Amino acid sequence: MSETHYRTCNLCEAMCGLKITHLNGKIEKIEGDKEDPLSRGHLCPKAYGLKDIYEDPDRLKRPLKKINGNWQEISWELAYEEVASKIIEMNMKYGADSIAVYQGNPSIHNLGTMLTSQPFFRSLKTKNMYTATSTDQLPHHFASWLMYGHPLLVPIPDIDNTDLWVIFGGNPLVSNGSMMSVPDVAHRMKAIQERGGKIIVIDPRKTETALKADQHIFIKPGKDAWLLAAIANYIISEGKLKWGSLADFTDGLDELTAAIKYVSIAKASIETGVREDVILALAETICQAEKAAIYGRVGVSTQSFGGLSHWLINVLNILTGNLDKVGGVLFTTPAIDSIGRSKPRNRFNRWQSRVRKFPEFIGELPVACLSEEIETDGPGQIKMLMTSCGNPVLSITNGGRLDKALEKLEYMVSIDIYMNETSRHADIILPPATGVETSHYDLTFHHLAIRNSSKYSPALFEKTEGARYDWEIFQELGNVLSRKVSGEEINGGKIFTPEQMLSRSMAANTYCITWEQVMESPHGLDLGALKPQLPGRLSHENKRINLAPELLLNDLNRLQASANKSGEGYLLIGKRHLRDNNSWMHNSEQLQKGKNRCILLINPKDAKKEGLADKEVVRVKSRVGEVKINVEISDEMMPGVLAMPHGYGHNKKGIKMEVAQKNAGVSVNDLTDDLVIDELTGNSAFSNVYVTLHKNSEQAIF
Ligand SMILES: Nc1nc2c(c(=O)[nH]1)N[C@H]1C(S)=C(S)[C@@H](COP(=O)(O)OP(=O)(O)OC[C@H]3O[C@@H](n4cnc5c(=O)[nH]c(N)nc54)[C@H](O)[C@@H]3O)O[C@H]1N2
Ligand SMILES: Nc1nc2c(c(=O)[nH]1)N[C@H]1C(S)=C(S)[C@@H](COP(=O)(O)OP(=O)(O)OC[C@H]3O[C@@H](n4cnc5c(=O)[nH]c(N)nc54)[C@H](O)[C@@H]3O)O[C@H]1N2
Ligand code: SF4
Ligand SMILES: [Mo]
Repeated sequence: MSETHYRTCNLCEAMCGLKITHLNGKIEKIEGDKEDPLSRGHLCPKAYGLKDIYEDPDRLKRPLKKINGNWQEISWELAYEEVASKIIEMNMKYGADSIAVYQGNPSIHNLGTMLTSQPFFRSLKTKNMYTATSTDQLPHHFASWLMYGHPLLVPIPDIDNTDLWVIFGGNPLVSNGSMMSVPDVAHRMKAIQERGGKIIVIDPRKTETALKADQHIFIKPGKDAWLLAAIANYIISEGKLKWGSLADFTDGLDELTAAIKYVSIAKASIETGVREDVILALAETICQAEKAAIYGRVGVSTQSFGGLSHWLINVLNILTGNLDKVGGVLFTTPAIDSIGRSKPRNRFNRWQSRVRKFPEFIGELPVACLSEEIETDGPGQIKMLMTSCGNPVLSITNGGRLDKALEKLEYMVSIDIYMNETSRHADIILPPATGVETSHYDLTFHHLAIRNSSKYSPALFEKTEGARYDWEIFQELGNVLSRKVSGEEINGGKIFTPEQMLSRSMAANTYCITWEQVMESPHGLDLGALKPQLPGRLSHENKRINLAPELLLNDLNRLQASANKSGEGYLLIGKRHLRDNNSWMHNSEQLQKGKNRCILLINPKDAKKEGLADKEVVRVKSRVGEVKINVEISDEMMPGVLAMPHGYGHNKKGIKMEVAQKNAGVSVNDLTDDLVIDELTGNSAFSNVYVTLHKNSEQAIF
């Protein structure tokens, strides 16, 4: 008889509840769990990928060591011994900073890694910590830390109650929401419209979300800060401020007013390519809405003014009284709350990168600096790299440079489930159990969800014999290292399970729910809608909002200096597909079906100008590299802007992902530029890279 298992899908931020039917260790069916309080039965095609990952013959299960260029299976004990010895050796030869760490996106979706990787990596005491955050949402954290006192105090659109949802640079119908866990976003968007509300999308591409919205506004990539500042200026200078009780605990209105008064709607129109009357109408719509949620995502994060943009989005929500309001944007109250427990402290510029002197933020350096820190000789140079849950060769700007730089390392370890573009460079790969072989509790995304809930998922299947969980790897490796350094293991060598750790974290929570209750609720516990909770929830010691942090005000000078400047060629932006998940799910047969997705979108006028026909192969060049790709002509694109997905480029030698290699594509990050970054936050600026197009008949470099 088939059995039923309920769990949370951990492949993206939406946290969908799944109902999995299985028999004798085989998954028969994956459906949405209608009783999950957050996702209400929603799921997307990627959920079926969980079955493919579980069954994937290419997935690694035991440690591999590269010996004379050939991979050989070795025992976990030998692998730990070797890695720990190398850490000690590098430390003695070159110092702690010679060991770098890159933690990729699935780290944050993976319970074992969330609980155990930080204590281990922090024990290395290296300043060279890098994560996917600086290719993604770092500007959100930067603005939140400065304005509200904690990087995770990110206001979440209350879209189940709002009248107006304004989306800058996000495509939730494809991404399923980000920095906003919003499963079933399609129905929620429809509900806004059915109750007479409106959705407005501001994006250089007419996206899937824009097509369902009430209005779409094309904007030149990288220019959102102008539009946002002009609207804020309009609200203040036209006396349309209506921030009610927020005024009682918000500082900095005068400083803000003075700093943005030069940004007129006319000026913003020139910079953004949005007509003046359209900006004015948008400003009025925002002012007049009784309840509005202004939201920005990856498109406004991964650009040269990501920090400014996210600050100004917050500013607009505050000036219009929509922060901390039902139907506006609200803070969450997760049962396991990492905000309440942490003390206010400086998190910026405590050290700098060695080569370009970029400031640290939240304990990490911009990943756009990783390659140069490996390549540049001298004290503090990176000699060893440990990656976990990440594929930076495909995911960081100028990934091609990193691909070469990795060969310069003395030693590299990848904690990863595949031999891919990055881990192929490693000396040792440590592959953890994953997906349905692991238990799950979402420690991050309950902080960012549109509704409070709490859910634990046990493992469905036993891990493969001889495999290790991520939490075993980090604790066991930590113990071996500690034994070698001090003669003693951590906690006397005791290994804690995620469940033991979680039960402790759950001990004091505002809902007074017990760990046992959570464990016994297979669909999860509904903890209710988001509620106003200011000023109490603020993390600043004075419990006040800072509307005008100095670092952000100063960065307006950089914005002003950027006026009237542009590069040669086209701006290249990203494009996500519902069946892709960054760089790593292309080995799923079910998800790879269908037409080639690694294409370059171009507006018909631009195609005509370049003499390009639909599906023609074109050479795309940037300062850092060149790729060949098929064009797809589409009026989805704003003229002057091209779009291309990331995560492809599986055509490299020495990788072992049979399905992905069949449809290898090319990597957009062989074009994006590690020198183009948000100078304030250090975030990669994918959307500010210029490329030129060349007919393929010209002399090819391949
Ligand atoms: N041009 C461009 N580049 C981008 C983006 C863009 O929009 N445009 N987006 C950026 C963003 S937002 C992000 S988040 C990054 C993502 O980029 P990365 O942080 O590099 O993450 P992924 O590409 O998702 O790679 C995930 C890796 O984790 C491994 N993995 C999967 N599950 C597990 C597990 O359970 N345990 C372990 N140990 N490993 C596992 C996979 O095999 C894969 O190697 O890419 C960024 N790069
Ligand atoms: N199916 C699927 N879902 C995913 C992922 C995936 O790879 N596939 N990745 C996950 C990850 S790691 C993340 S971070 C989230 C991202 O979640 P989203 O941010 O919702 O995802 P994107 O589709 O990248 O949306 C970014 C939008 O910004 C637009 N854009 C680009 N540059 C600019 C600009 O300068 N200004 C403005 N206004 N818009 C701009 C792009 O055209 C695009 O529509 O998605 C997550 N969900
Ligand atoms: S939307 Fe995200 S969480 Fe939901 S099923 Fe798809 S991948 Fe999983
Ligand atoms: Mo991301």
